[in-house]
Amino acid sequence: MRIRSLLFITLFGLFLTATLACCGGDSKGHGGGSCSDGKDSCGMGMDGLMTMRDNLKAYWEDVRGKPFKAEGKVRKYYIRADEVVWDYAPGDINGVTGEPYTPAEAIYTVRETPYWGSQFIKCIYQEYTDRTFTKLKKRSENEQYMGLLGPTIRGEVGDTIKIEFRNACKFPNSMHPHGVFYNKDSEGAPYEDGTFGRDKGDDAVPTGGSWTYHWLCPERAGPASMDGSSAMWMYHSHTDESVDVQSGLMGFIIVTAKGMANPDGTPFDVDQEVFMNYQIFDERQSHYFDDNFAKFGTTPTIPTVGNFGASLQKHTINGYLYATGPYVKLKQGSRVRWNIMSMDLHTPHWHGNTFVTDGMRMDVIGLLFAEMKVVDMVPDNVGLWLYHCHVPFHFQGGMITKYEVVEKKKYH
Ligand SMILES: [Cu+2]
Repeated sequence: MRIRSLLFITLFGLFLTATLACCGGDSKGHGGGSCSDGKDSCGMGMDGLMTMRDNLKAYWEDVRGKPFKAEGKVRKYYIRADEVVWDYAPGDINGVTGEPYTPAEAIYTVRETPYWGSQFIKCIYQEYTDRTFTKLKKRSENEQYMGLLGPTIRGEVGDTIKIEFRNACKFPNSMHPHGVFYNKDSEGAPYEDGTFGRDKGDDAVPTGGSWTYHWLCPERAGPASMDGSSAMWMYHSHTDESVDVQSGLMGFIIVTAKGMANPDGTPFDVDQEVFMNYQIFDERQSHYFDDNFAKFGTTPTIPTVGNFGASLQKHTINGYLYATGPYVKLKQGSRVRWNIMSMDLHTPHWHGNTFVTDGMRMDVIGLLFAEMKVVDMVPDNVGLWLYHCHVPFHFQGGMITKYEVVEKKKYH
C-alpha cells in the first residue's frame, strides 16, 4: 500500500507539473497561458490531459477496489455477548492525581447515597477458544487496557471472517460490522429491507440463541492508497442500536492489505497496535438500568437531586474513568498504530509524543459520533504520559488515562 501511495503521489505530482507548466498564471493571479505546443486549451496540453485521465482512472480503481476473490483464509471467531459486572473505576484512588476522589469526581466513582458508584451490570462481547464456549480466550498483560472492548476481529483482503455468535444477555442483540462486505443474513440490523426468512435471523439474536455471521474482506474493506497497511472499522450490536451500545456491545475490526498481514492477521510493518474507544456510557440508557438500581441503588426510589443524572454518565476510555484501568505500554522507537473510535464527540490528546494521521503531524484528533481514526506513532519520548479527551467537561468527568513509553532496553 505504501508503494501504491508513492505511485499515487508521483502521478499526482506529474499532473500538477503538467498543469502548472501549461496553465501557469501571471503574477496578478490571472490563469491560463498558452501551452508550449502552441495550442491553448485552458492551459492544459494533450500530455497533461492524458496524465489527468490516467490519474483519474487510477483514482477510481482505488475507490472501487478489485472484486472479492475468496483466495485468503477463513478466520473463525467464537464470540458471546455476556453479562458482567463492570467496574468503571477499580480501587478508590484517582489514577491521575494519586489522591482520593474530590467531591466532584466522587459522584461518578464512589457508592455513597444517593450515588451508585462505579460498578454496573453490562453486556459485552467476549471471545472463546472454541465452539463449546467454555473457555475464554485470554488477553495478554499488555492488552488489559482494552477493558470492556470486544475482541479485535481481523481479516486480510481476500479473507472470509466467520463468527459463531451466541447471546447470553437478557435482551436480543446482534453483531453489526462497519466496512466489511456482508449479505443480508450477516448485517445484524432489523429494519424493513424487503427480506424475510433466513435473512432476518441475524437481526436480533434472542437470549440463549446463536447465529453465524459471514463477513468478506474485499479491497474496498481494506486500506485505500493513502492509508497505511491496515484499515480499521468498528462493530457493535444494532438490534436496538443506541441502547445496545450504551449497554456495552462494541469492538474493533482490522482489515489488512493483501500480502501485508502476519499469519495472525496483524499488519507486518507495525510493531504494536493499540485500540481505544472514547465513549460516554449513559447508564440511564442501558438495558440494565432497573437491574442496576436494584443491585447498586442507595435510595428507595430513584433520586432526583441535581447531580444524580450526571453521575450516571460515565466518561470513559475503554470503559475506565480517571486512569484507573491498566495503561498500555509502548516500546521507545517502535512502530505503533493507534486505532481510535468514538461513540460521541471527543478530541483525544496525547502528551509527550506526536503522530501522523491523514498525512499531518498532530498530537490531537477530533472524533464525531461513530468516527474512526488511525494514527501512526514512533514514540521517542520515554515516560508515563497523560492521554485524554480535550473537552473540559469530559476529562473532568473521567475521560483521561495514561500511556507509558518504555526505554528500548527495558521493554520486554
Ligand atoms: Cu470527550
